[in-house]
Amino acid sequence: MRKLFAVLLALALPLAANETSVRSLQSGWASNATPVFDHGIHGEGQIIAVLDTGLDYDSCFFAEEDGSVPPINRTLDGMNVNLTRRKVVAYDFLDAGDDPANRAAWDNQGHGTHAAGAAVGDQKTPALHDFDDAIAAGAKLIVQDGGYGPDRCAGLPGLGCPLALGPVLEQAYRQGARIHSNSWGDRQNVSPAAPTPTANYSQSARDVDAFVDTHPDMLVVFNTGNFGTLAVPPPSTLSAPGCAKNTLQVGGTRGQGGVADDTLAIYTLPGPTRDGRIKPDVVGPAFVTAADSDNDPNTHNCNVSGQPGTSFAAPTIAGAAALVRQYYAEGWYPSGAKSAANARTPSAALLKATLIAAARPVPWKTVPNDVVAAAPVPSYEQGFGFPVLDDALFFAGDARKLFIADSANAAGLAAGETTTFRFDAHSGTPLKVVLVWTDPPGVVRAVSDSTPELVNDLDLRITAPGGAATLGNESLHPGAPDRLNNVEQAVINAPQTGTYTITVNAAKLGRGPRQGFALVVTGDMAFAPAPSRVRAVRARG
Ligand SMILES: [Ca+2]
Ligand SMILES: [Ca+2]
Ligand SMILES: [Ca+2]
Ligand SMILES: [Ca+2]
Repeated sequence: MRKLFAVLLALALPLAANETSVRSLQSGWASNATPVFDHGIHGEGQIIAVLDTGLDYDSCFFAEEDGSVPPINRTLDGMNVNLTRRKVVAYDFLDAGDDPANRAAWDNQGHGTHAAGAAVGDQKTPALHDFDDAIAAGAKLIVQDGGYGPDRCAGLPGLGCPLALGPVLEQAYRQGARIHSNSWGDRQNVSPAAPTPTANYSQSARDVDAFVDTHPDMLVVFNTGNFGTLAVPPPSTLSAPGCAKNTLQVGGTRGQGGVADDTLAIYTLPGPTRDGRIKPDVVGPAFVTAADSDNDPNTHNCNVSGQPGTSFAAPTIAGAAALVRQYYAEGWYPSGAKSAANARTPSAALLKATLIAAARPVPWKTVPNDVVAAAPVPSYEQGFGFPVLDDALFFAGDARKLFIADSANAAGLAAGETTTFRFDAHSGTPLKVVLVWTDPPGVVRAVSDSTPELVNDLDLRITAPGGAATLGNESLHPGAPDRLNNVEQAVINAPQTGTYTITVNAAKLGRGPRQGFALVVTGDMAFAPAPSRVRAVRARG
C-alpha cells in the first residue's frame, strides 16, 4: 500500500510543525481539537528537566519579564532554585569548561534550546497558546547544561563518556523535576560511515534503571537517535541509555520538513534491544518548529526554526507527559473533573502506562522515495504508537472511561501472587489494558550477549466473558506470556457486552519481596465492585 497524500501535505505545511503537534497529541492527526488544553491543562505545576547543550535563556519562549538571569548551579549538589520564575527555575552548568560569563557558553550548540522549546517553550501566558508554543507551555524548566563536544559515545550533549547519570538525575530530582528529558545517547549523531548505536544495555542504561528504581516517581524520557542517511536503518540500532527498561524511549513521526503524525520518519532508529525488548516505547513528532538559540543570552530574540530528528520528539513527548502528570496531580481522576480531594502523585510507571494506553498505531512509514504500511503494534519501529492524550484521559461526559491502579513495591505482588480486576464492558469501544512496572536494574552486558535483562516478571491477562484469554504483547509470541518486557499491553478491539476479568500475576521475582505496578484500563466499562482478589492492591496517593 502506498500513501502519497501525506508526503504532499508534509511539503506544504512545514512551518506549522508545532501547531500540528499540540493538536495531534491531544486529539489525533485528523483532528484540530485541543480537549486537554480546553480543560485548562497546559503543564501547570510541573517541572521538566532537559539535559542537553544548554539554553539561550533570554529567548522570548523562556525569558522572565525583567530579563533576569536564571539561578545558576555549578556543582551537582547545587540547590539554587527559584520556583517563582515563570520558566527557568534552575540552570545547572555540568561542563566545567562552560563559564556563565561567556555568552556563547550558555547554549554552545543550539540543540538544547530547541529541545527545551519543544517541551515547554511559551510566549506570553500559558493559558493562551501562541504560535510555536510547546505542548506543555505551562510547565517550568530545569536546564542541565552538558556543554557540547562531539564524541563517539555520547554525541549530544558533550558530557564525554562514560557518564555517571545517577548524580545528574538526582540533582534534577532534588531541584523539583519529576520528568527528565534526554535527546542524546551512545553513538548518536555520528557520521553516516561510523557505526550506528547498538541497542545494548550499557552502564548508563543500568544507571537510569537503578535511579528510577529508587525514585519511582521520576519519568526519564529519551529519544532513539537518528539514522545518518536516508535509508531504512537496520534492526537493533536504537541508542543506549534510552533503551533501558525504566525509560520512556521515543522514536519519531514525520520527516524532513513534514508534519504527518500518521507516518513514521525514515530516520527513527528501531529496536528491539539486544535482549529482545520492545523499544522504542512510543513515537512523537520528529520535525518540530520551536524556539531557537541565537548563541547570545543578551539579545531578547524570538526566533524559531524547524528541525528534524527524534531529538525533538523526546522533549515533545516529555511535554505531553507533563500534561498527564498534571491531570493526576490535580485530581481529575476518577471523576473527570478537577478535584483537590482526588489529587495524587503518579508514579513514572503510571505516566508511562497512560501514554502507552493513549497511543494509536501509526499506520504508515517512510522508506526511500515512498510511504508504505507500517508493521502492526507493538512493533520495533514504533513501540505502541503515537500518544493521543484524549484517548486515555477521562473527562466528565466522555464515553471512553479510565481505570488505574498505581502501587508502590511495598504494596505490590509477592512471587506467585495474582491480583484480579473485573469490568462490566459495553460493546462498541475497544478495551485496552496496559501494565508497566519499574523493574530492578539489570546486568551490563556486551553487545553480543542477549541474556534477558528483565528481573521481575509480571504477566497480564484478559479473560473475555466466554473464557477466551488474551495475554500481554501476545502478537509477538502467540499463546505464550511475555518473558522479556516490563511493559505489557492487551487490546480487545471489539469487546462483547459482559464481564471481562483482568489479572496481573507475579510469575517470577528475581528481587523481592514485592513488585509494584501501574495498570491503565480504557474502554466503555464500569468497575465491577466485588472482584475476587487473592490480594488487594491499593491505589497509592
Ligand atoms: Ca553551555
Ligand atoms: Ca503562550
Ligand atoms: Ca538570545
Ligand atoms: Ca511477563
